[in-house]
Amino acid sequence: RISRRHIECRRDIHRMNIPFLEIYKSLIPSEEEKAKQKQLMALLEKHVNKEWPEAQLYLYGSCANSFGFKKSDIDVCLAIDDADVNKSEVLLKLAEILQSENLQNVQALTRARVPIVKLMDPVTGISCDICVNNLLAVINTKLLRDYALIDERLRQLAFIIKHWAKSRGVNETYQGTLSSYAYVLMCINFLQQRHPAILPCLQRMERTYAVNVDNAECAYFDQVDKLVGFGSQNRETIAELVWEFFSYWAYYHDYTSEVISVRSGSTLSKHEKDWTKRVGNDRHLICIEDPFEISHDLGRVVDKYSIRVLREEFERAAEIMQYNQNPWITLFEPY
Ligand code: 3AT
Ligand code: MG
Repeated sequence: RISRRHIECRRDIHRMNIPFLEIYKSLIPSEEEKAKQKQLMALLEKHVNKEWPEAQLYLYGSCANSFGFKKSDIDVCLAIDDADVNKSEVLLKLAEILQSENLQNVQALTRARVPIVKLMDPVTGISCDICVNNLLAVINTKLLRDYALIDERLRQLAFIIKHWAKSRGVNETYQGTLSSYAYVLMCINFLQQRHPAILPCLQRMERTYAVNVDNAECAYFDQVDKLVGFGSQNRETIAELVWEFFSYWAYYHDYTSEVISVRSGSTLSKHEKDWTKRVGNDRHLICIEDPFEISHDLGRVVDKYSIRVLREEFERAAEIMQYNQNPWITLFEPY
């Protein structure tokens, strides 16, 4: 059911840049908020190091990958360098310590898919989830942040797409739609494939950063200060990119045979990944390869019902970008 449509040129597309940029700016967290996050991290480090002097705390997810909105919760990873650490025991101990230090609503969720301790800090008002030894998430956070430093259009585009997804109810993994992490990867891959490219493929360049996590090597070129200006041959602006992004996912992506891959800077075939049939709950109806856990399809949460919801939302958004007088308003109307 691919409806490839001719995309007509819209001569007034450039008047949409300012409204889209205003929305982007309105979502960025303030310096004050960033300072409060640092303050909370310092407090947590102090408490954690009393029990585990060698342990490290890392921020990950949207508060550290530069794709976070204002007033979001923070995600923290406690890294304990001990081969036979029992995560549940660590989390229960951690909850006990933090409770005694006056943090509020402290809860250990040891049976969750990613086991965590949740809490709220009454001083800064920030809520936080702490997991144990989830180092791949810390590394994919760094990869996303490094891509964002190369060209500011990535951050602009991803903010608009995340804001759209949240407004339209298609950023709910438990309902079969996509995570924020998946949407950011879609944006990176999209910008890698513009002509001329707006982003390079860091994992195909010289390896200046390499770490081993769970026997997988995570390596890529991370000297991104040397890549500023990489995309300057391409003059596309935010309004054009939002429009093209939605058109791609509405009319041009081949859902039956393609996998998008940030690791290769292009698309792969489902055939070569052996993602052609349903295995267990993995239906592979929209395929987004994780850059480091390459057997992991971030689209695996999507089922035969939610794929329709998603594709109808992409089509709605593409049509709004094509015909609507004020797309920067209509696009984000609550569903
Ligand atoms: P929000 O602003 O909270 O919506 P976020 O960037 O915090 O966005 P998520 O809540 O989707 O994104 O995920 C938090 C981090 O966890 C992001 C990424 O580093 C990691 N992560 C999330 N989902 C996966 C996944 N399926 N595989 C590997 N890492 C993941
Ligand atoms: Mg988050």
